[in-house]
Amino acid sequence: MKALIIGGAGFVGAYLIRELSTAGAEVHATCLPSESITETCFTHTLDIMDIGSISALLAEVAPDVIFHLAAQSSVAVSWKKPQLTANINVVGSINVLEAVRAAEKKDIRIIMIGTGEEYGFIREGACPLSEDEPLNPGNIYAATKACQEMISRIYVRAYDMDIVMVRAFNHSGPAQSDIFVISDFCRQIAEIEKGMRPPEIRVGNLSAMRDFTDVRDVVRAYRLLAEKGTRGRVYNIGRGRAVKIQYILDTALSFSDTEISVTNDPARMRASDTPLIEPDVSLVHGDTGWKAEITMEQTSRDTLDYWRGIL
Ligand code: A2R
Repeated sequence: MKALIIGGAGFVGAYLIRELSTAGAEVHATCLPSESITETCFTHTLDIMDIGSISALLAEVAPDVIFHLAAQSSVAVSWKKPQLTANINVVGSINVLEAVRAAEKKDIRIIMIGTGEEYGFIREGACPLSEDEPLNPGNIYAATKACQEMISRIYVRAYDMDIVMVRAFNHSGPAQSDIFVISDFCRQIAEIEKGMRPPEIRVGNLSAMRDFTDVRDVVRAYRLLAEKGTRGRVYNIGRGRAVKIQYILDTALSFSDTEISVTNDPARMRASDTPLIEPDVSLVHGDTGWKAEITMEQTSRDTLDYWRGIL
């Protein structure tokens, strides 16, 4: 398989490069001119706002599969910069689709990465969320990803293109930004262990239940969808078993010998927090055999070791 990862310099990109290379693929990955890619692969600079550059790259690489990861992926930034978020996530994605359409290569498979956030405000009793559940995004980022997905469906129907769409739920692992909860807790613990902050971990809402998957499992799902996914279908990717954030905290704390107290941090509380978000993952399991294998405990341990190693 010749794979092209668009947006390969981010958190998921590094893991996907490793996953595909290990599976024997020829891997090409793009980054913005301001970024770099440390994993071994063929690297290219690309801004998806420049459709001409995407077309040139497609002609140069001639990929079998495109994994479209490039995005403005922060919910917080999406509130502050809605136009930028819509430009990158919607117009940028259309640029990728249009470049493939113009290349007249209908056999290129595109794996379009969206988010579990697209479900947004879910009705009571809707969990586990099946892919047929209505989308009701609650933030700008999620709305742009829902839009990316809707437009992708149109390209499948109108132009007979080979697109597989993903709604990825919370994923985590070493090197993730500490704006995400597992990485946040692990970083704080590592800083406390090194005496960089008082022995007090600051937390938000611990009663919310969320579904966490290790990023290494998530990229394996992306590879399997490239190999075995059904054209035009949308897949939830997640563990399919939500846990309380309290359990995430207790698990991370259990890996430290340091005495650490827990303090509520109003800045980490959300105005409205859906009590339970959990996907139904039977579709991806049925079509590809994939299910999450790495335990949440392992993800926490590895993420804590990552922060211990770099601080
Ligand atoms: O925003 P930056 O400087 O971190 O760069 C991001 C890059 N990116 C772009 N690439 C090409 N053309 C653009 N105009 C453009 N704007 C941003 O896409 C970053 O290097 C990459 C996305 O990586 P992350 O933000 O680390 O996301 P992550 O966690 O790897 O998630 C991958 C996909 C995204 O579509 C998420 O929305 C979804 O999975 O959950």
